Amino acid sequence: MIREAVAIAHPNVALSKYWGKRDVPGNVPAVPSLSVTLGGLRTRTRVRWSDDPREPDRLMLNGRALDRTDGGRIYAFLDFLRRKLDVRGAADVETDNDFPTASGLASSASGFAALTLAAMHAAGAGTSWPRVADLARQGSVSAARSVLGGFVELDVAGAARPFAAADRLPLVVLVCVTAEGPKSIGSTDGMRITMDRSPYGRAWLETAPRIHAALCDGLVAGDFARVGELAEASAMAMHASAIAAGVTYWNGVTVEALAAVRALRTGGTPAYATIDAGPHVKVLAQPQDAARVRGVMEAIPGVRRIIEAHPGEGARVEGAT
Ligand code: 2P0
Repeated sequence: MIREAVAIAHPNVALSKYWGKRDVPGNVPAVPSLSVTLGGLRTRTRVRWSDDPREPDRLMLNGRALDRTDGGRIYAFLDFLRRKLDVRGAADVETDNDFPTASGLASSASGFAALTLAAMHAAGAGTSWPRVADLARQGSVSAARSVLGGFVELDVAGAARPFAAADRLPLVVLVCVTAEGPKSIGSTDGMRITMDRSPYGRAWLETAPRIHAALCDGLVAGDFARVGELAEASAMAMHASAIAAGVTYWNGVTVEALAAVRALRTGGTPAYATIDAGPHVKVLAQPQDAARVRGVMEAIPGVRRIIEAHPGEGARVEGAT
């Protein structure tokens, strides 16, 4: 039996957003989403299963040991994987991100995707992507999308599928980092509060599938402007529903950056904004406009740095012993 494996996975950014869970077991999204997996930025995770069930699990994140208090969600996921993979021994996990934490690129997506794939391969389990994505989703919904490359759809049954190849739409994602440090409220709590308290929670649940369907059509047609408009509309609808419940991820620079993206459009450059559960603005641009868009965004006071990403590959095993 293989005991150790290393897997690589990349973060993703949703063009049509997931926000809200269905009231069923298994961490299932309430709305469909469509994302693009981002090459260039990666999580690398090594998992070793021991034969001894009495040993404790061990977890290192970016060279630092994480105990059960700080890494509770990951330890709970290791318990879940042990049950699903029929493994009894302890897990020894080392995981590293080559992109900065608090960069606005959810490391939970690439992290749970790489952890799931490495753990399954190390356990000698089959690693067909539907099964990897199904288990990864139960760590974090967006992780199911990082199992696959290019443009990925995640439906309301919780199943991820490849929607289009990475080269379907020439695209650059410019992540404009507007703050350091962790976000004030995690996604899981933010969406729960939105669904419990927002007067627009129902409106979001009704609108999101329509935006998603139209965005999928735009992608099939290779229509960058249509995809961009709908991606921005999805992010605005998601955040409007959250803000109405007091869940505000934006800061002042977020608003300035949004205005700059709209001014670019007014000036004739097709650039569109999307925002996740944090204050950073991710600008969608075409490759030929990337340098100019980057120059405009960099000049905004409060934009600390810009990370440039492109459509990339899904999760894969790097090596097994
Ligand atoms: C998305 N986000 O579709 C949305 C848009 C953030 C805003 O998926 O509770 O880490 O672990 O399923 O997947 C981030 O939330 O949340 C996310 P859980 P997840 O990308």
